Amino acid sequence: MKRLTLIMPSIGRKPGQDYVSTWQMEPLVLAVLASLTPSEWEITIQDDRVEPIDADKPADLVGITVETYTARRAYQIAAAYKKRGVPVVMGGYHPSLWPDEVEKYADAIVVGPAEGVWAQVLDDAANKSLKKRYNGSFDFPWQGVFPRREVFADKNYLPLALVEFSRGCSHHCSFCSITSFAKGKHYFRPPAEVAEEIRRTGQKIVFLIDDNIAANPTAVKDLCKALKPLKVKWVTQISVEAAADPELIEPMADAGCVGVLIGFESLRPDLLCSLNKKSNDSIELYERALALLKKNHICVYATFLFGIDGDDVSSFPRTLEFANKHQFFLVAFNHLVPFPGTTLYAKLAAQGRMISDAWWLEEDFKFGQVPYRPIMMPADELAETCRKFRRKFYSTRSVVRRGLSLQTNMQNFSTFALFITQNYYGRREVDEKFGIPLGFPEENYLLKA
Ligand code: B12
Ligand code: SF4
Repeated sequence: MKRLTLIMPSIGRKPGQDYVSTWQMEPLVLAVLASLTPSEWEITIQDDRVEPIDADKPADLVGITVETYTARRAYQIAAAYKKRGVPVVMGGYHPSLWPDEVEKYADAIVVGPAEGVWAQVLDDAANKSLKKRYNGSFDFPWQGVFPRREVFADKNYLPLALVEFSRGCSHHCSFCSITSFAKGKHYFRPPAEVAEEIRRTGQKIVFLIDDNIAANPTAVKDLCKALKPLKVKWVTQISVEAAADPELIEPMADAGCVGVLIGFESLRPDLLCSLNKKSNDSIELYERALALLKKNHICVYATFLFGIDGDDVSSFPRTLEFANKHQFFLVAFNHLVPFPGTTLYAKLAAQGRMISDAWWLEEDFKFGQVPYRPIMMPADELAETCRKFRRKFYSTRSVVRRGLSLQTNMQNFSTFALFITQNYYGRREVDEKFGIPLGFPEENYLLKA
């Protein structure tokens, strides 16, 4: 039997902090990789966010999933395994969008989806003939494979199933890793299989992690028909113009949708053209979408981006007032981030406005820091102002004002209880999550001896 260890790295840790408790959702990607792994491999899952990494546990191959914020930590973990002579394969957003860097730290990388190439990687690893780079194709038949969640049996994740219906997006926003990764493609699974997967999880609350569930309106209506008999409650992510369409929102609500995350990004839709986010074209559209969602008892997690060229400081109080007025369940007041491999990154790098071309590898870089030079205000002021307005949004006054929505946040006891706890975590997160250094202070910190 060959031994495969699959690892989810964390972003990092503040000194004295053990784990970041707000992020303990199941790492679906590892269950997906497990489902693509032939049965002759014995699988171990190590989740650096919730437990110490045991690099001495015998392994013939290690697979690490890497995002930009976890890259530094992933390279530290890889170094620990390489020291022990264990080959390391990396895949995910960062290796796919910035392969030349990642290749330096791994024995092999997978660019794009694992589905069409993972079996080959495992074969090559077993034969000690790993290639440096494998290119996954987006044209694989996405059916008949169910994530193997039993690999999480010894973990204690939130009672919430993360499930995929589709990947990619039909839009091409310049700051978004999704559209760069999927090269503008959008593809989906048979709705009946999604329903069957949810049924097998036994969970009553589901997060359909699609980045824009409504990228194909016909497909999402079919999905709703398949989900309705399950009587589960689900949340998802949707673009604002789809959220304004009653022909989508009504069947979604009827099929159990209770919450959506919407990237409004800015109350200045004119500025969003510079980020190629053309779907958010007017405040009138936002208002229509929000009225429709409220009517259908769907709570809203709204995300906003600050620091767009042409924006100014008045956006902060205006956006806060908008968020309170619409009684959002949660918000994220983020600053723009130039993720490598996106059009935005290329543009800011060409303008000489990055603080470092590989900001995510800088020793003193911290989560929540602004990695480029904004025009509206200095970078550190932008980061601090985003945090200040998050704190205001999660203040008791705002929570009370937003909580008193009988159509959404206070529609029943369980929704209200969730509203209170999530807002409590949202407030705590401002101080817990921001300021975390990327990676651990020293290579072996929190690795099991
Ligand atoms: C759910 C989710 C979360 C959950 C985390 C849940 C969890 N435990 O995983 C929450 C809400 C907590 C979260 C938080 C954040 N997230 Co998030 N999240 C997602 C989301 C929507 C789904 C992730 C997922 O499960 N995908 C399903 C798997 C199967 O897809 P996949 O990872 O792409 O894997 C495939 C391939 O990439 C490849 N692959 C991946 N890993 C590996 C490894 C190996 C060895 C191989 C061979 C192949 C391989 O094969 C897989 C199958 O084809 C993604 C977007 C997306 N659709 O993926 C964003 C995403 C990953 N998040 C992102 C970000 C930025 C964040 C935050 C930083 C946001 C913030 N400002 O706070 C935080 C912090 C993240 C952290 N690492 O701690 C970005 C990352 C961008 C980047 N360039 O790195 C994404 C892509 C969203 C986006 N719009 O850009 N997130
Ligand atoms: S609509 Fe959302 S998921 Fe789609 S490209 Fe734009 S930011 Fe990315």
